[in-house]
Amino acid sequence: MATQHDNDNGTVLARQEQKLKPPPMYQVLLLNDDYTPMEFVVAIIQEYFNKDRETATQIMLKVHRDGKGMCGVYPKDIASTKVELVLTHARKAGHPLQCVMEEA
Ligand code: TYC
Repeated sequence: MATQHDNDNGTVLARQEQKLKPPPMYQVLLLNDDYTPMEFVVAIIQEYFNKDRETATQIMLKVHRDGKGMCGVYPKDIASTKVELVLTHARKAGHPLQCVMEEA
């Protein structure tokens, strides 16, 4: 009969220290350019980052003024998918809008 810490060949196993960290999160950022229409950027932020029109407008204006702005923070695969969807939509519409992700 073995105890909880004792396997059947008599070895006592030290309890493993918990080393699990929460997964890294990634900011998705839009970058400014001189050509993409403001209205298009607002629509992108609403559609892909689930913001209302007012919030989307504020983010767009921040990007326009400061050169970049944060649209949301997500786990890596979701952030990566959003970047790809935004870039695909922008290219199809003929706009040079840039969207990037960076570890939060
Ligand atoms: N600077 C653009 C303009 O004046 C607007 C713009 C805002 C473009 C945000 C890109 O990520 C962007 N039409």
